[in-house]
Amino acid sequence: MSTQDQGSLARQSMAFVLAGGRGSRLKELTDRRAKPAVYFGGKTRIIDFALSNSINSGIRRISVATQYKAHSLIRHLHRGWSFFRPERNESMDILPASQRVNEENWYLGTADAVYQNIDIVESYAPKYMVVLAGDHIYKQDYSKMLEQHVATAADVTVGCIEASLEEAKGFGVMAVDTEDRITEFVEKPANPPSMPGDPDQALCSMGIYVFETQFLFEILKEDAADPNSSHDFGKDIIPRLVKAGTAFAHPFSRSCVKSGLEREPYWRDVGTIDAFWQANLDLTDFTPDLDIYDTEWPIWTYQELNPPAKFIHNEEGRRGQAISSMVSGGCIISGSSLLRCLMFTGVRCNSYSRLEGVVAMPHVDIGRNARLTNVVIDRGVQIPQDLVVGEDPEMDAKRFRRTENGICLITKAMIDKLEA
Ligand code: ADQ
Ligand code: ADP
Repeated sequence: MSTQDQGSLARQSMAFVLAGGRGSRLKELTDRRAKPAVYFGGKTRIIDFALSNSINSGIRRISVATQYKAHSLIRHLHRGWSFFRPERNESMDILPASQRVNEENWYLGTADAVYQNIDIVESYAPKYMVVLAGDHIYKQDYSKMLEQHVATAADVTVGCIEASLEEAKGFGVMAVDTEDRITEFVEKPANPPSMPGDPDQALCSMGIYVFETQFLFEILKEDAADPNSSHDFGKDIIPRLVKAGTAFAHPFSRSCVKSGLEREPYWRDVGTIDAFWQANLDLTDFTPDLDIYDTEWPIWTYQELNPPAKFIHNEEGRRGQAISSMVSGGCIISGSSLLRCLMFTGVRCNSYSRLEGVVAMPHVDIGRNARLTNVVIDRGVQIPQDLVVGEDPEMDAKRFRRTENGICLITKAMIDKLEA
């Protein structure tokens, strides 16, 4: 298939992004925003990766289904993702659960989130649907998956990655034959089947599915009428298609996008505070596993207007400095030192503070003389003067959300309690 044909498959497709889940393992970070709206990487939010992949793959129609605490997500989409033009056959629809099909239920499961919007999708008549989760960090060219889907004439093509047997317990796990046809699919199995030839690894669903639209709608209508279904892709739709139809696996390694810098295909769930902290700080590595500087595959987002980051000596000549760190626009690092830190937009670090392993979200303010090690700080938090975190595990656990690995999450409510 020529590149032009691949491009036209993408132009005939709609990306349907599922962005309604809370992501409860991120604890207080998702108290007020859905996981896809959580900040990641200094400038972007998690959902920007799935949306950028869609755009960079040539898909020009996007729908985003939202449900849990959608305000900050919707605001972000309005601000950053409203450049689609109907006259160029482009569209971006935000689809909050709004009881359109019946007045008893919000979105029951991921399949129901698509089912309830069938009429809106139909109005655009996309030939193919690329159903995606909005909560993973990765770079993937979906046009390659579309190409495989058409070539195999599958009912559904499921994106997959390899994971350890332990990790696989949290995924849909599949068995495939030598042609990548899925022969078995179990959602979140207690004992995941391992891959042939590799007893420690399992083949897991990334929650990315390609369907022909009309076929998907038939299946969704049948599913909606089934009182025993939980109306979920992983629990109901995919296992049923594996049994009754043709489902193919598409290994992520075939369509992942890698710059010259990246050694391995990169895909992260960042679903826990530890994983979130680690994946953010990994970006400060000498050779990071994820290249967000790749101009061939830009990660689009809403950018606040900001002056450049500023590093300055304070009045007493104390240096403001950042080593092995990333510092976004609008930050001022005054008389304080940062080692292996990721500062989002507009963070202020005041004199004599020392930060190591800190992920600070937009507009955090670090008071004078604070000493912080291995923390994640939520948006807009004002860290009081002299606060020490990361040196006394017991004290940290009493005051903040401390993980078993010793990472502390600090939110505004926690600081308010401290000061009360
Ligand atoms: P889960 O990890 O359980 O499994 P799920 O909770 O179904 O994922 O969420 C998938 C996506 O849908 C997320 O982006 C979430 O935000 C969104 N979502 C959840 N409920 C929604 C709702 N009611 N309305 C709209 N959006 C909603 C799934 C698959 C597994 C697969 C993993 C990969 O079921 O088979 O292995 O994803 O992460
Ligand atoms: P973002 O995710 O865009 O950074 P914020 O952190 O400012 O947004 O807020 C997340 C969500 O919580 C938004 O919907 C916001 O309106 C809401 N919110 C912020 N502060 C409060 C508050 N004190 N009480 C209730 N809701 C709040």
